[in-house]
Amino acid sequence: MEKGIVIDREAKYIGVYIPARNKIFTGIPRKKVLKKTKIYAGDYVLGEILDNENFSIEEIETRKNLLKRPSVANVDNAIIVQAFKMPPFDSLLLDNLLVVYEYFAVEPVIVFNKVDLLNQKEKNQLENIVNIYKDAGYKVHKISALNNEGIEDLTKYLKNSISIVAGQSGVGKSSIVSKLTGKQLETKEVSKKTERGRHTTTGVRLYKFGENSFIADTPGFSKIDALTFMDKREVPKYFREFSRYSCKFPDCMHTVEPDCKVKKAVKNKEISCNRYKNYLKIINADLGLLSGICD
Ligand SMILES: Nc1nc2c(ncn2[C@@H]2O[C@H](COP(=O)(O)OP(=O)(O)OP(=O)(O)O)[C@@H](O)[C@H]2O)c(=O)[nH]1
Ligand SMILES: [Zn+2]
Repeated sequence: MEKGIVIDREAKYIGVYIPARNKIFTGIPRKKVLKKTKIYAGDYVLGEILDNENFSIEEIETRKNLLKRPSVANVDNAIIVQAFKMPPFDSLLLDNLLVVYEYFAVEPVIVFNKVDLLNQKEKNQLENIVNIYKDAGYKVHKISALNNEGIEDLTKYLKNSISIVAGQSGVGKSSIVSKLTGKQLETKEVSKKTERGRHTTTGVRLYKFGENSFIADTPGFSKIDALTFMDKREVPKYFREFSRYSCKFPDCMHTVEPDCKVKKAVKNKEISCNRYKNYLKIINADLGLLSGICD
């Protein structure tokens, strides 16, 4: 059987890219496949090439994850885009996105775009922020989609993977996708009216680029509140640097518990005060907890 990846999913149409042929076929799922599951962009499929255009889908490989917005399976990377200015860096949004994508088993990649706008002082300030996230255990790229800085490195980093871009309006998501793939990000509504006047969900496509890399044509979250998806007790494990510490209580929320190693680390400046503050905001804890720790 031949292996392919679903790269186009719109209404009934299933576009399957077969790497061995470097060509897109129309996927025709067997009934037994459809009985088991729907088919999503990002699905790895096995089947037979029927003719020049058609590919019969016999099997769908087990997904490692399935995002809803956009509807893409097997997403390896969430490229979380931020700018230092225009728009200003939103650390609370970034920290929320880091938590949520990790919860969905997607590896977050932080991308600071628009570095061309920064003077030396701002570059230094950005560097401090970058170091906080690198020290916390995240991958960080600094780029300028405008003048191509860092695009090649980012392309290399994303090889052999499926990615989506996320981040608030204006940070440069479309510009980045366009630099990576030569194609535009869709800014379509979640649902659009078809010619018959029915509302249907619009499709999702994956653009191929670089070395066997794919990126969704639809962006992910532009604002998010982690507690929409999970209980607050789950949040601490998605703050990567927190998990290096073993508190007295294994289920420590790092708020009012005695002998909390995370709070101690914040006080010792091993953990960033701003990260800890955002953590408290995300779990809706009392910010009064910061007094005596972050001054
Ligand atoms: N100076 C500078 N401007 C940039 C850069 N990347 C994007 N821009 C500009 O920033 C603005 C927003 O870029 P987009 O790519 O549309 O941002 P977006 O995140 O897709 O925005 P939404 O579609 O609103 O979600 C545009 O005017 C871009 O030309 C960059 O690296 N440097
Ligand atoms: Zn603790």
